[in-house]
Amino acid sequence: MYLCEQTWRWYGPNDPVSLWNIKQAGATGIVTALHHIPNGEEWTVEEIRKRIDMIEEVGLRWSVVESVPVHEYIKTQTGDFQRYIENYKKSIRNLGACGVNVVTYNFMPVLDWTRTDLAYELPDGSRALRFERAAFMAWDLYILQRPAAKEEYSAEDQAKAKARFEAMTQDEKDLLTRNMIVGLPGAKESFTLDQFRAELDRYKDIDAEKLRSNLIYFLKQITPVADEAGVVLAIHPDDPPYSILGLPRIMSTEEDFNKLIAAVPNLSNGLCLCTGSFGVASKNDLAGMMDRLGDRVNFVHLRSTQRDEEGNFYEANHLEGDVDMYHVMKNLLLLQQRRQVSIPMRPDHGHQMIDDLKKKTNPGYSCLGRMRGLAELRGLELGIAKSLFD
Ligand code: DNO
Repeated sequence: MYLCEQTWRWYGPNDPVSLWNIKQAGATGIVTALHHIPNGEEWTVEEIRKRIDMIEEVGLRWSVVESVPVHEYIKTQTGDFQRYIENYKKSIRNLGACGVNVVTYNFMPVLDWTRTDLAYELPDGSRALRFERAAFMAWDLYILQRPAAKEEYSAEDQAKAKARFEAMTQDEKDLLTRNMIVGLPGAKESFTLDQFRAELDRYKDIDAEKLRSNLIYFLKQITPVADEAGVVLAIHPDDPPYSILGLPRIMSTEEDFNKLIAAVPNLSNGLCLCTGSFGVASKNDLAGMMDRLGDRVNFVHLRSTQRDEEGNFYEANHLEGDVDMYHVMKNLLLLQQRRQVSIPMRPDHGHQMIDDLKKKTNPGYSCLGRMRGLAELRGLELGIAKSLFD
């Protein structure tokens, strides 16, 4: 019987959650990246080996890279992008040579994942990440002051944003800006407002189709190298799964991913099925995607969100919220039996809770909330597996 490989994201030696903590939480695989290497530069065998040694010293395994970041020049096909693509190939070859075989990445312009509130208090006193639409629009219209924003939002939305903005104190405005652009953990960059405007400007002539063709170009270059190096790729979906701040986003639906496979059929061209990201759009059928896209699912992020009719969402407990985790897990289990492999899975984010409320933690990546998530998910998986196959 094939069960998931239970993994855990570790930000490296500076992560307040240590490798020993992770081992105690019961994960066996580590998901990490060489965050100290500047975005776009080669990951050398020497640096990769050093990280492997740290991980293996506590009896864990480096299962997945999250992420080898894709430089903005590659996404926009500007500047020295061909050199960055060559560096990316080298990193993939080096990772494969060291036995690290799954590489996650995303192709979201400028920003990676985006939330307005990193400490949204839930009724039980724990804290969650949240996306509040009115605050987001208020930031776009009145703090970033993006010129096109006025044409993109309806009059009703603009009124909501205005009221929200006027109710904010200066401290709240500053915090919102920090949350939006200073970078969530794992994001490659952090910006000042002016730098951020300049970054957005790079995309003024890039619509979704152009971005998609840049992604296809990138994959046509990278996947033959990955195929040969024994590495599989796992593109992470857009979070949230729609265009924001006038930026194109092209990995928000099942159809988006199918287009990618049709254009680049190489076997290494795969998906990170992140239920929290895809799950924000109610039209995404997560369990069905697990089944239909299964042959290309190389990595799984399990997380749930709770939406409301205003377009807000917060990150719910792993087995609650809008994601039908039971059916997702059941299909993940069936998929693993069909493919005869264990697919790496990690509890994606967790609430800040219990003693972690008193600690400085990486938003979404404190220890105890994820430990709860992982425990619930492995219990769910084992329960389903035993009832199906025992
Ligand atoms: C957020 C993460 C993302 C993800 C990247 C992959 O918690 O899921 O930052 O790592 O999008 O490149």
